[in-house]
Amino acid sequence: MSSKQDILKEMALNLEKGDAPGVKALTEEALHQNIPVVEILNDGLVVGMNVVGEKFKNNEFFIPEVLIAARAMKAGMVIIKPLLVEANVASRGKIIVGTVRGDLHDIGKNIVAMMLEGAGFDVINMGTDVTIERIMEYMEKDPPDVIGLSALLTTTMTYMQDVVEALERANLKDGVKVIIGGAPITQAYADEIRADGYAPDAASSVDLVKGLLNIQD
Ligand code: B1M
Repeated sequence: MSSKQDILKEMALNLEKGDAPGVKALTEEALHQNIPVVEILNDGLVVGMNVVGEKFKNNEFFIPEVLIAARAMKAGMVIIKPLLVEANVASRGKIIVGTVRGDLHDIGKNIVAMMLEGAGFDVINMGTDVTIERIMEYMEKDPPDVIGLSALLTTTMTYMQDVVEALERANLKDGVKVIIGGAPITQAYADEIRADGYAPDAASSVDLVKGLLNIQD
């Protein structure tokens, strides 16, 4: 029988390699051996995803590897998510992520959502063509800590400013952090529209959110 450390280490390695069946089997094995679900998340899955994030940042991994690793992460998450909810494990923060109105590009936004989920955040992926009205519905129902907006077109990125201004008009801006990203976006643009942060890629979006929510690990 493998030790707890061996299983979690193997799980992180399998995730890094993008071996979804391997991660699924090891997650099941970990539960079978009564490893606490929080440890499976933090010492197995998240450790593996952090390595993927670092490698992506250092250009050792590219989009396909990240997507395959994210799929492997999901294979483990699907098993432990109901148990995490049962155990009432506090999420590190709630984030709603979407591509803004008029824009259908979602590959990068989905990677960002997956990486944030992999880092332990509670992520709602709103999809594409997201309007201010939809965001306001979320703000009313179950306010997030962070709103993540993506845009790939120079013609749609201006809608990010509309979102920030709508939040300001509704006096909601102080209670939520708005982060933005996408190929045409820059830090200067984020500053100009009073967004709280900009991330050039998915791995940096995790660091950005951790910084904004004062999370250290
Ligand atoms: Co479109 N498209 N496209 N397209 N498309 C671009 C963006 C374009 C630059 C191509 C070009 O002309 N060279 C150009 C925009 C020009 C401009 O505005 N200046 C363009 C155009 C013009 C269009 C159409 C208008 C074409 C037409 O119909 N005439 C049309 C618009 C449709 C619409 O949205 N209404 C269109 C359509 C499409 C497809 C549907 C065919 C397809 C999208 C499929 C999909 O997403 N499901 C598509 C694609 C694939 C592209 C390119 C080739 C690739 C985009 C991509 O997925 N990159 C793109 C050219 C390019 O960028 N090289 C292009 C990979 C992805 C991982 O990177 O999305 O940048 P990216 O995400 C990164 C970072 O930006 C960052 O992290 C991600 C991961 O590291 N990031 C965030 C992204 N969002 C973030 C959010 C964050 C933080 C970081 O916080 C919340």
